Amino acid sequence: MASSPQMCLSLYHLLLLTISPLRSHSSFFPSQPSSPCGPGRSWAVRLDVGSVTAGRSLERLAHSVAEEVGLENHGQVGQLEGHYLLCQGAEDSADVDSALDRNPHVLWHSQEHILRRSKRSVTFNDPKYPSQWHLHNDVKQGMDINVTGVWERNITGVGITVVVVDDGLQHTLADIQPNYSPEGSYDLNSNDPDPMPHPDGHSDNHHGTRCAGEIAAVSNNRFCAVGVAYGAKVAGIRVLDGPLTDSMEAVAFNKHYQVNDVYSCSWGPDDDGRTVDGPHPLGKAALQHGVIAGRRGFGSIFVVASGNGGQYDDNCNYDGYANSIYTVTIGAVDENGKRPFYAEECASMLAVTFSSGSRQLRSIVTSDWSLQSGTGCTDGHTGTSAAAPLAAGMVALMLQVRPCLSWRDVQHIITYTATQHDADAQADWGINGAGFHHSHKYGFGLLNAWRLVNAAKVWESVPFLVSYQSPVLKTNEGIPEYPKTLTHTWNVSLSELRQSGMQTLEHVSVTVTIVHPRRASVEIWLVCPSGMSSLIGAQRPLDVDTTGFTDWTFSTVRCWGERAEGQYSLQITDHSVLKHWKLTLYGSSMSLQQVKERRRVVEDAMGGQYLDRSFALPCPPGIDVPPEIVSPFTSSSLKSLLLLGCFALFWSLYYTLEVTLTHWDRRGWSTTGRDRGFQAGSTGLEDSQVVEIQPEMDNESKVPDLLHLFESHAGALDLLHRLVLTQSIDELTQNLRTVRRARLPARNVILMKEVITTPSHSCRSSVV
Ligand SMILES: [Ca+2]
Ligand SMILES: [Ca+2]
Ligand SMILES: [Ca+2]
Ligand SMILES: [Ca+2]
Repeated sequence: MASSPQMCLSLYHLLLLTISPLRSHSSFFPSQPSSPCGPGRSWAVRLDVGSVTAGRSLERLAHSVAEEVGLENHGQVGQLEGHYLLCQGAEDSADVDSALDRNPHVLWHSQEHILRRSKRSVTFNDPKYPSQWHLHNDVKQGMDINVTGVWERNITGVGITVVVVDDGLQHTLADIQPNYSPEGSYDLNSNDPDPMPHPDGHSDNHHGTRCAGEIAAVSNNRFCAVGVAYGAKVAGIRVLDGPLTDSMEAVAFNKHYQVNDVYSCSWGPDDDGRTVDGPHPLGKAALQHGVIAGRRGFGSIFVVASGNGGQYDDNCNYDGYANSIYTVTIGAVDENGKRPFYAEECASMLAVTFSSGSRQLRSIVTSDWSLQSGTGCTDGHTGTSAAAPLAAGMVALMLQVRPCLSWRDVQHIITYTATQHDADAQADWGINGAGFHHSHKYGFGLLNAWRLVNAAKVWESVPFLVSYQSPVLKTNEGIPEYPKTLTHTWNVSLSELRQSGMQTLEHVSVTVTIVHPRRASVEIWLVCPSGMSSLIGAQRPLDVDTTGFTDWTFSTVRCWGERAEGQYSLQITDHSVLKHWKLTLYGSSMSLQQVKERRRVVEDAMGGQYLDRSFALPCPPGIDVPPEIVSPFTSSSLKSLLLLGCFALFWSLYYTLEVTLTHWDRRGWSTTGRDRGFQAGSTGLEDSQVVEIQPEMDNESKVPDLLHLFESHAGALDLLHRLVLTQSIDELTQNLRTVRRARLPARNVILMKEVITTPSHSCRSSVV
């Protein structure tokens, strides 16, 4: 005992480092063993718990095993049932490993060695870091994103680029310049590569710079603050400083999409409580194109802010960017973890993270522009605008540890790891059929960087996306006045799902056309087969629109992971007429059992053991996506000229495709390819890269099937190449991409009139 008490103590401390949570000394040495554990003289063993016979304790089994192999039992290791530390006396030199190998009760054993460990702590000399409560909250326990442990393991977003789509980015700032990515940047307002913000009369073109600072402000440079992913690159796309058109938005969403991994969008339609708007056809097409072709086919990650219309009872399900299945919709909570007055609720919200609250609560400290009255640093960044970039930064951390996560993997991991933080009854948490908790206020809960990164490390890509679409269900039925409801149901049978292979759900969408004299009064619920209900259309007192909804798509994430089969019920209340509706399910072939198994794997990884080890799952390399069309339209006049010039080419190509497809269909050829999806093996691609999405059948944008096939799978380009021999693959790709961006029959692309869609796309900073 005299020779090595310090050794024993240090070994004990080392074990403490590897075992979490920490254990008390008494449980570690329960029986006061006579000999200490010297270096190289201790073995950790895992006993076969199943071999403990009735009336006999594990502890006794451990004693007898220790005796059999000539060691002494030093007790259970922490709280790890069945794991014991066995030690050798100072003089013994028997071959313990062989004895343990032979012992039938020992499942696993390992001789312990001294582990080299140095104390970890992150300290920064950035003067405002201590006020960045969202990164480390010393005042309100748990009210931060839990990121410091991730940084301590050198996970800071290295190798990942996040682009801020906003009003510009002052990349010359000390906190931005070293992390600035000119390769990912562009200025769509002035058509040049430099997204530098322009000073304006209101001094408010600082928004993009503030968001960028939250993501990747440089650490340890004695200046201002630290970003969530301070090792990542940050780019800027300037698009909000001037009139915004659908095509500009579309270009922005795909700009440099092999450089930019995550698109952070802290803006959206007006949050006035009466607007119903979202991406227009080109913007929608670009979002879809981005998740298919961005990041070498793993999909661009679009993070959007849920909106700041809380005080007007606005709801993010009336915001098409939030509703979109391609976006990660992020809401805000204040420093108390509560919904601030400005934050919107909705069924399509995935999760929340921190931002400003009432006047008494702290706002977000981040970089700021130094133009006009700016100092390069602010403690006043607010609104859901401030929340979305934090989420984008956390996604960058996830992608560093696992670069091949698909856009859907990222959404899944958020769903699996977000924490239910507010037990308030008003939070209205519901547990769905797969065991996930969701609240219209908080999505699946609070984003937690530690949990996200650990889950990312062990996450295997989900099977490819499949969808199911009901026919358009025409009703023309009157909707009774509140509180009576009109209920419409639609059954989705197993045999219908078998075609696509869908077993469990991700997003569920409902597209409705409702005539109503005062839209404010309509309330729409969707109930999934499990009984989980979503308020997809909330009442908005300020919405005095007299036309109702025309083909508006509401979506919900609340049925995530549940079985897809069964009866869906649409419940609408208040005096109006439901003209028609349509149900769309998105999901995959994962079974409910597999969803539950994944939850277990994710929770099992939360100890951080996989971050510490050199553990790595294989990552496929991704696909070669043809180079971007370089700046095709620099001005609207040039664009018109180009479009006119291409008209003949597009038309002939489209006609060829249509004729060919019809021909194929008759021979039953395409059904085998389309209905089953392309088999991954046939093209050497991983399942996760194969995306099958059925066309969104809105009338104005019905896409020819073949075209759709191409969107679905990069490998299909080869097929087309063989078919249309008159075109080079490059020409073909370019043409297809232009058409694909539009998601419209080629002739409509040409004829479509460009309009300024949403000139007042508002930045989502709240005015407190
Ligand atoms: Ca510029
Ligand atoms: Ca700094
Ligand atoms: Ca809104
Ligand atoms: Ca979304």
